[in-house]
Amino acid sequence: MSNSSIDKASVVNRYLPAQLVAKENADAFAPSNIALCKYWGKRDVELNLPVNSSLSVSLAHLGSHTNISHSDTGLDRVRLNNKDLSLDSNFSRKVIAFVDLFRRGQKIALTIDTRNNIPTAAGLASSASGFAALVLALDEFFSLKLEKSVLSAFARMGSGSASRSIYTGFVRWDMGTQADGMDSVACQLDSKWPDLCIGLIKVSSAQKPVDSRSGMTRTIETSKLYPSWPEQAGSDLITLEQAIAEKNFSQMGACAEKNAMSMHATMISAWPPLVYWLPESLAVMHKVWQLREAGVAVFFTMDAGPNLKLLFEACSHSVLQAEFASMEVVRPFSD
Ligand code: 2P0
Repeated sequence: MSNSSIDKASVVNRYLPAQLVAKENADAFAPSNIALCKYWGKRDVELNLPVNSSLSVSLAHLGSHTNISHSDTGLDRVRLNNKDLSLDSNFSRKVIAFVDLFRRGQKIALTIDTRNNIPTAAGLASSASGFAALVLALDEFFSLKLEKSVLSAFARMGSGSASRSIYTGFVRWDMGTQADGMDSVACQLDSKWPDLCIGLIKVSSAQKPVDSRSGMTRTIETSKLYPSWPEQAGSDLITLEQAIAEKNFSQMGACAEKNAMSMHATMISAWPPLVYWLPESLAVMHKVWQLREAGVAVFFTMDAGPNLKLLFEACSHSVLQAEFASMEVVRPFSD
């Protein structure tokens, strides 16, 4: 991992017109996404350039709506889920710093209004859909008409996983090799899988003790297992793309579960250990393994937190809903 000599502003600047023209108003939506092959580790912390390529599925209508308009107070306003936030809050600071990349010091006071429709009960993070929706709204507000790959690169500078939320369906984020990161962008895969279901199982919605950014740094710096991760992720990506193209559910589910467990193995072997699991997380894992023993085709994946996402096909929905009563189900290709 290195600190880049290239800063975000100089990269974004190359794509902006000499004179910015602002519309009255712009509105955008971006979906949340769940990685089947995870992003864990940065080779460049300024630009969020990853150590490995990753692959996700977007969550259809679950995500973030962002509206940008002129602020009539002369100061920026940041709103989240219908409430005004203090400009000193972490969320406001991140949003304003990101918007500043686009206004280049021009005095254009804006209201940035974000609404997440991800049920809080699902325990999903919203930085991926949030930054993707913000980039799409900025593109519209300033009539930039940027290509989707450029929008994906810009969203990645806000939060790595946001690069994937520019697209729907199955999405691959290629790690890229360029120093400015403009080839570290996501693209949509052709395949659709109408029967695919994602079951969101909330174990806890408490703030995680170590955020992903610090967790990745700690893992790279202290885990002796981490050097095996890029190779594991690289081969999992190939297996997953093949399984998706062939609609081989057991191959896809097994690979996604193994990939998540391998990522967690690198975290657990960091020092101090990064254990995002709670006892309830482990209980759900055991239940999934028991159900699989009993013939139900279900697998799980987990991110940097205690909540689980179940992967199954529509034919298993009713039996799984009975086992996990509070599970929220999303069908990425038919919702
Ligand atoms: C992923 N995660 O691929 C992985 C799996 C968490 C575990 O992307 O530092 O919020 O903003 O680039 O994108 C979460 O990390 O991190 C994440 P930053 P981000 O979905």
